[in-house]
Amino acid sequence: MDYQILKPQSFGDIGVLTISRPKSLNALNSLFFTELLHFLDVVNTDEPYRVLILTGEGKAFVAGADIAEMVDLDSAGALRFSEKGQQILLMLEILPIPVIAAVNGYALGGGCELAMACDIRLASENALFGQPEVNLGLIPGYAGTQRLPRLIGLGNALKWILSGEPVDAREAYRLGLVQGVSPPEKLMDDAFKLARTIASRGPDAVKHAKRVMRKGIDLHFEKGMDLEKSYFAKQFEKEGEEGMKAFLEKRKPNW
Ligand code: DAK
Repeated sequence: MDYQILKPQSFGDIGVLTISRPKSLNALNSLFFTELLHFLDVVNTDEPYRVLILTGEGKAFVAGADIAEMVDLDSAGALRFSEKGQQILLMLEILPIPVIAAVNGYALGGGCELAMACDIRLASENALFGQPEVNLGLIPGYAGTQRLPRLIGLGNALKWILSGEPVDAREAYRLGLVQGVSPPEKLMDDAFKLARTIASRGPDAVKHAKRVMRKGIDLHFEKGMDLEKSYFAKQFEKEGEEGMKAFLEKRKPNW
């Protein structure tokens, strides 16, 4: 498939996926979702990367769902639109490998929801976050109402979504939505640095730790512990054995 909006690039074990529709501030349209679905299928099947970085071209990460495309939807169309977007962002969230959002500018509406479906968010100092749907007489439709309270707490999320006010990178950091803030020119370097660190660790340990945390957070605590226990044990079959031997033999592990 030839991508028109997404630009995938490989840097060894690290993949960078750039959303490239800068004239519309990378607004998310149906073609974006078709391309993202295809890209995620390829990543799931071929496993080309250990870590993926998602970013936007130009002055926006993503300025929201494409309002020009949404305006003609009726309620039934909006339901289908929402379901499709929700499912594809869920696929992104449960991708086996970690995904870092390098938020380079506006992350509004669907753009903020896309960043929230990633595992870790790093922002440039000029990034602006927000769920401005209420300004348009809408509510978030890609699970923003569900992910934001889990990330920053219910009270903060209610203030954020009900006011529709934008939040700058420092405030997003203070609230815990983003895990780092960088000068714009350093954002990708910082994202790569983190990606390389993660990619150097035990590949299955990284995948399994992500799976256990992602699944466990929605389970009863003791069920979460059961899940942790089973993956902890799995790691002793091969990778953990090599990691511990390498430590004792004072050498780098051979994953
Ligand atoms: N959709 C379509 N086009 C957009 C866009 C968007 N979200 N955001 C910007 N653009 C386009 C502008 O129309 C303009 O196009 P031209 O006029 O040049 O053709 C171009 O990008 C540049 O934008 P501006 O000229 O406005 O640039 P500025 O720097 O002056 O302003 C801005 C940047 C980000 C402050 C401004 O563009 C803005 O306020 N944009 C809209 C932001 C917004 O409201 N985003 C949230 C969209 S609502 C649902 C599922 C999902 C959602 C809702 C429901 N269901 C299934 C029901 C999610 C909704 C959203 O994401």
